Amino acid sequence: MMKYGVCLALFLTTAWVAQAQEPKRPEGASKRPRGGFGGPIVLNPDDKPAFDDPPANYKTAREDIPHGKLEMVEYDSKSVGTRRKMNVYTPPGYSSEKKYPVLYLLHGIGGDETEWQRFCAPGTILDNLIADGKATPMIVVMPNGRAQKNDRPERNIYAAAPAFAAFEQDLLVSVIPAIESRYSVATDREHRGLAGLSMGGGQSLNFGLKHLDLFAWVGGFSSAPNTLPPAKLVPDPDVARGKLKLLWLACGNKDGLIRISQDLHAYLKEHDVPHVWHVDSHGHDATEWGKNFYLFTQRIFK
Ligand code: FER
Repeated sequence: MMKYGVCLALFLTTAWVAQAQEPKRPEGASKRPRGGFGGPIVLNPDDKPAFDDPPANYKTAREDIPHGKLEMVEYDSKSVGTRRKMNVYTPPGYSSEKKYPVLYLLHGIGGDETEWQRFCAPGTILDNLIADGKATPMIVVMPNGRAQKNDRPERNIYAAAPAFAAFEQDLLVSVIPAIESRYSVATDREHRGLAGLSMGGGQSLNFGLKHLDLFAWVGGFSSAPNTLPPAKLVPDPDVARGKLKLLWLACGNKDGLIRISQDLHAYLKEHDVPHVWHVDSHGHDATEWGKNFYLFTQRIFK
């Protein structure tokens, strides 16, 4: 009897974990079969790195260079109806005499406005790149992409997937205007970028490619199943070709979600939409995201 009790408990635990890891797809997202985490990975011949790996010390803080500033900023979200937070990096020597480009940088399913900083130290990476003359001084805005009243990553984090879709309104209606009113920012599309990791990668592709009038630089790193199907993302390849300054798709070759990025890469290739396709040797992890941030930020706003 005891044995059955243990078995039942084990079964229930496993079933709960399976449900937590394989949630219902958010409305409008891809209906393609997918592996999810640890799903089948089938690599194609061009699933290769487009660039060399960063040097080993790419995110080591250096004493001998100027540093930018990180500050937690609050804004009123019209669509959510709450006061929300975002982490903002301003580059070394930030001055209201200049107008800066802005990269909006989005986190993953379990993250919040602090995730990028905790995972990858993007401010340190940019301080180093700017000191070496490799990146244009830019503002990086790390908002909370879970647009709902309680925006903490709690309980079943997958249940908040619809709030990641709802963030489109918060970004356009509240986040961008708040940044543009508080900071000295160039406000045309060629000075605005959108990138993110996993759920944030899906958001960046969904919102960035839909609003090409607002974003010229778009990046999806290890994009999650919230990514719309390719033909929905890029219904008019001619328009995308003409407007995008850079479209960056990257995934680690040990990431069970790679299929999502592979499908979009295949579609873009078929329709001649220029893009970076960078597949390196990592999994669904912070090493992948830090390295892509380093590679991507050197190639935007130029
Ligand atoms: C899923 C698997 C992974 C999913 C989302 C993720 C919404 C997101 C992972 C991340 O952001 O790291 O099935 O469905």
